[in-house]
Amino acid sequence: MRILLVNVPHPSIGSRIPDDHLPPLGLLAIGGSLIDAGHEVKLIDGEFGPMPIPDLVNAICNEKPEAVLFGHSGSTSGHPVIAEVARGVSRAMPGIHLVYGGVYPTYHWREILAEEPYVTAIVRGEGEETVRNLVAALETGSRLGNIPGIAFRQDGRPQATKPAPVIRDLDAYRIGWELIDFSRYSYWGRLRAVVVQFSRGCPHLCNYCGQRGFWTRWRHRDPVAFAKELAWLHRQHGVKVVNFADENPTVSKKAWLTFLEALIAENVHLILVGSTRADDIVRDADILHLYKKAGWQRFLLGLENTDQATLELIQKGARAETDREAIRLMRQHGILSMATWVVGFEEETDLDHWRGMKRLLSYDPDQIQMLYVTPHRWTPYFRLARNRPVIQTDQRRWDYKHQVLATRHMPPWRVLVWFKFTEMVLQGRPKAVYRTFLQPDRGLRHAMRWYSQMGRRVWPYEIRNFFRERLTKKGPTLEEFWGAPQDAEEESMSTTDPWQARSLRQTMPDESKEYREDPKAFTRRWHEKMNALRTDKWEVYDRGRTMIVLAMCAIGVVLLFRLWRESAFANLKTPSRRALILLGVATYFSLVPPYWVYLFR
Ligand code: B12
Ligand code: SF4
Repeated sequence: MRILLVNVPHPSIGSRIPDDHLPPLGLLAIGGSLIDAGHEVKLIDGEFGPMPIPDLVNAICNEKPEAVLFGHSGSTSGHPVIAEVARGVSRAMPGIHLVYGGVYPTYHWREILAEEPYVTAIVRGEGEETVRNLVAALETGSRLGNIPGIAFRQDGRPQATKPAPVIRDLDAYRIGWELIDFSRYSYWGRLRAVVVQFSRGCPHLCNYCGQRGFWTRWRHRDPVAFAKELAWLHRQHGVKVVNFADENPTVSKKAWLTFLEALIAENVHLILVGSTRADDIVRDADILHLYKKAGWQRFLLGLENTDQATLELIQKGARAETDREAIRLMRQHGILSMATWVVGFEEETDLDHWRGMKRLLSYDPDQIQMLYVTPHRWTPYFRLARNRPVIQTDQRRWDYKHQVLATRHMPPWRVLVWFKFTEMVLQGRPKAVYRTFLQPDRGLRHAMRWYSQMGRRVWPYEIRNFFRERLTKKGPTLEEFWGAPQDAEEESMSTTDPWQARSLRQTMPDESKEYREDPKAFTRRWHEKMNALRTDKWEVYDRGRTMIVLAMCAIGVVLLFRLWRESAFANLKTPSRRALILLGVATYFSLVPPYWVYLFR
């Protein structure tokens, strides 16, 4: 079959701000499997440009595929773009097979199949084996109901088959590297780069995590074969940077050590970056020099929060002391630490932000990545947050970099001020500036400079977007917005024989009794409710007040300039005094307007 894989352009800062793009590993993974099954496969990557949607639709049609396959790593926020492109393709090529896979459709298959009649089928869980079976069935016209791990429409009703079994031997499939031109892909400041995956899943139980249940069980590839593949990518394709997609690659110390030693033996100079847990770093204190020798340059540590009560709420299973120690050990071994820091928990107050920032400072990470709480329907945390009001009803913004839920004690603008202030303090403190510009290690200096360059672009972009975009004051609750909690379906695949696994319908949560009785009516009612809520009748948060504040700022600027020109500051005309005034004005305009907004409320 002639198959076209499509990576759609994503509107998020992760895709739009850097000049770099990474290969879409998920699509390459299913591409490799399909090529080996004898299909003719091509990839269109719409992230370059980015391609405008009509151009992308034309490019897809020009390839005259028999099936178009969509998937995106930024899956929740990427969905509306996929829906738009798929709709365009279905109009231009009626009857074409449109297949969709990835994390978001794995769980939201009911709504997608009900709302998007052009989608032929959805692959639930990891795709390599299931997509082969599905494409074979589409080719021969055989029954889809016999294929585990898919959802499709039967007699007009969305229907899921039994969950597919997890792939036990990850080395049984290969990545379709031949689908990409390596010279187009880069990361870490224009260095040729790829995304790879040593392991899938995570044995920990953080209740907000949207990934652990998707992969269902932690498994890893053969460490030696994996190291050989990285060396091959370097020698054959000039790859310099390897970004690990793993949730948690270091779970097994034995397997990890074997991988590090095998890669060191290959003697290739690669820069490795990825995520792991702070407790694994502390556990591996005795082999961290091997991490460094193998090429590790940065680990992202999901600290999420420094407040022990919050860590317990989200069942992170982490301790503040361990996090701090991991950062210290990494610095000692010349590995950068990036701490992710999540804000937007319901009861947060100014004091919590202040304390959190101070503790974050005491951890002293090299880089921080600030995120907003963004619950996924299939996680247990969703159930805890189900009654929180949604303030962002545009799904494209559910990308962790936009506030989506209201907090009880703070309006969104104040959460934003703390968010930006914390970033500014952490990245702008003398130590961080020293590490960015005067770091003795050239490689780390490059990494720090690249990251701070990104930060300088992201910082104003996010503030601008906050004022441009609509936040709603009386939004629906989280449950009204997405539907009932779906945590009973968190594990997307089966670890037993698929035919013995409980059927999906049995695992539906109680709230969805209605769904069991009449899925079509349930989905229709749910969407009617959603659409009623989604109208633009809500107040736009602070818009009017913001306009007043901005007008007052503008008047302030004009007055200051007039004073300046009339030599009112004559005695302050030395360069250092002028700098002082400018600094004062800048501080004034960055701090005072939000305060005014607060007074106006
Ligand atoms: C690498 C990465 C990136 C790269 C993207 C590189 C790229 N070109 O894809 C960069 C740094 C650009 C990035 C950006 C963003 N990312 Co990111 N990213 C990841 C990361 C670390 C790995 C993704 C990956 O490659 N996984 C491995 C592949 C093999 O898995 P997969 O894509 O799911 O594919 C499998 C199945 O899903 C299925 N499948 C997938 N697609 C399809 C299609 C079909 C047709 C079929 C049949 C099957 C199928 O089969 C595949 C093989 O089994 C994950 C975290 C993680 N640990 O997964 C976060 C993650 C995907 N990112 C996330 C987010 C939020 C973002 C951003 C929105 C952040 C932002 N605000 O800017 C942007 C979105 C832009 C984008 N391009 O994705 C979230 C998504 C959450 C969600 N469920 O929506 C994740 C899960 C992080 C997290 N812990 O929450 N990201
Ligand atoms: S440690 Fe990370 S990947 Fe594992 S469950 Fe927690 S958040 Fe998810």
